[in-house]
Amino acid sequence: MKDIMNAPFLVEMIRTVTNMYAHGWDERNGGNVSLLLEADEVGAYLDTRQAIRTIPTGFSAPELEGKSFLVTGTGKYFKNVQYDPSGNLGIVRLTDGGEKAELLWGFSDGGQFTSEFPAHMMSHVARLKTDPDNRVVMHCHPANLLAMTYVHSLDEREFTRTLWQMCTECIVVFPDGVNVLPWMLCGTNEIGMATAEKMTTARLVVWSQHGIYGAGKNLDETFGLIETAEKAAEIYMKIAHLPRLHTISDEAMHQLEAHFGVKAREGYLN
Ligand code: 2HA
Ligand code: ZN
Repeated sequence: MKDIMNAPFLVEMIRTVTNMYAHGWDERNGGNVSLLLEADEVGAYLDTRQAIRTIPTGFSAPELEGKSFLVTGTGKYFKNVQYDPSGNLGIVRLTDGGEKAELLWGFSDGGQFTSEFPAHMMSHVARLKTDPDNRVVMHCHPANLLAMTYVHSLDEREFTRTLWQMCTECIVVFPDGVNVLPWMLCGTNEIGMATAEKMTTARLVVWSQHGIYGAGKNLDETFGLIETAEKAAEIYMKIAHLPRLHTISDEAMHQLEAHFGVKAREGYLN
């Protein structure tokens, strides 16, 4: 059995959450990340016949039966993950139609997965239907995206168009745009189902006055997706109160579509 501390998926997770903390996206215990693991990836590092303990999930997700996830722990601080990976992270395998999670590694102080586990698992189900290569769901609290939800319309087309107008590459990085949920109580199955529903049409879902969810094929790509949207929101918050003399026109957006071979969300460009 290989040493799990050298597993690329674990090393990459530690680096990613450390970087998220460094970006100021994850104050205190803010944020959570889940990464879908392949069965043989897990089997190379862990004896998967034996569960350490079984944790009820409080929801059902038959689509994820037997699937394993590396996930951040509830109440844990991203800044501490690099110093104590097995205390702050865990690997769980879903059983009983997703109603139970078998702990295979981690949460060594008796802890469990993030309070946003329903939103993560339901989002994985939704994204896998659209993109079978999706592996990551990431949640954090980037200041400028959050700030935008206080002063900008929450209409998804308007919110997306504003972000696309803030940096040339935005439409290339997230041509599917950004979906937006109104303020809702976090940590519940309800916000989980609402997030998953929004994830069917976009890889970014804003939780108004709270944060953002991103989904992608790997940790790097998902981090980059949120990073790009947050950069755009930062520029918006720098200029929103100033007279706007210039912008990226819809005509320019169409040029970007053609040049980079992307298709903007239907109906979002004039
Ligand atoms: O506590 O970010 O949404 C972690 C969170 C909850
Ligand atoms: Zn949060």
